[in-house]
Amino acid sequence: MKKYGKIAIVGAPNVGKSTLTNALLGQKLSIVSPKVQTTRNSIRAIVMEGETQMILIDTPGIFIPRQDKILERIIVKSAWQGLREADHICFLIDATTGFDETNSKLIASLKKEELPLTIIINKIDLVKKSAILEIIAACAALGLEDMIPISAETKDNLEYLKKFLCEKCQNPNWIYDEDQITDAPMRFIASEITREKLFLKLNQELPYSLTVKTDSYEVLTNGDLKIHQTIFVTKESQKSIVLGKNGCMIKEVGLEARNDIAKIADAKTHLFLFVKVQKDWMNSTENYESLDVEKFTK
Ligand SMILES: Nc1nc2c(ncn2[C@@H]2O[C@H](COP(=O)(O)OP(=O)(O)OP(=O)(O)O)[C@@H](O)[C@H]2O)c(=O)[nH]1
Ligand SMILES: [Mg+2]
Repeated sequence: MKKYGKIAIVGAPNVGKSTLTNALLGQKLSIVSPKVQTTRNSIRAIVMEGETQMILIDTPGIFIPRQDKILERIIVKSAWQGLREADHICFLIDATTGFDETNSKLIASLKKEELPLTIIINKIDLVKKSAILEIIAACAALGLEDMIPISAETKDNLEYLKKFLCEKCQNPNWIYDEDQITDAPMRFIASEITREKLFLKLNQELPYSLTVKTDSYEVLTNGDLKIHQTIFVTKESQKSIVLGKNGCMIKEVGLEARNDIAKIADAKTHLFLFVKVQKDWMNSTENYESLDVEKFTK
């Protein structure tokens, strides 16, 4: 019998939510980087397992946003929206950082939502067993029962997790086509991919000072994709760094982004990148690609 369920993947920044989403989907969709606050919008990955359609909602890491920063507020709001529409919540804990104050505060807030909660202890490939046991003990002390240790990177215990989550999907029918991997528009995914490459290549504050917008996304008559994107930065000096010496940085970013987009879209891709200085793009919401801006500003 056809069934579906929505599973929100939540937790502090950088715990591996997007890596887990991609691993369960079996392909790259959500962007991943070693830096915090990589994911800025909740994104859905649609995973088919037999007759079950499991809709994973990869959410941005939850942190305390600064009041004057619209982007930070949108990021966190998007995370909460993502989890409130779920049937089940997976709360990820990074085994390398252990169970800390942030986790206990977040779990307390999640309990108020009264949604069924499973603790996922991620990155177990990086720690000793004793560290995992300590997290399990801390969670048990809070009255939590379901705890599953995994490694999203090495895929340790993922098959078990997938089966476990499928059991949580008990709504009748499917809500998406069988071969659909997300409901996010390809132009959004394309700008995310470029942002990922910039996150991976640039350091310090720069990744947080930029955004990527897809200006045009065209399917040519031969099936190729022609995409124009603008990278917004806040200062002239940042523009020079993004371009790199003789344009070498932007060239590398373009090349890598193009290859990833081509794989996801399954089409030859021609990607054109432009860099533009716009001092206050962060506070003028129209200038960055976001699935939630509309909801947020209404
Ligand atoms: N060794 C190891 N690394 C992992 C694992 N899961 C994630 N990572 C790494 O942890 C970093 C953060 O991963 P992400 O998936 O971007 O984390 P996230 O929780 O989505 O981060 P935000 O979107 O910023 O909140 C990346 O460098 C991943 O490669 C894991 O199981 N083992
Ligand atoms: Mg993420």
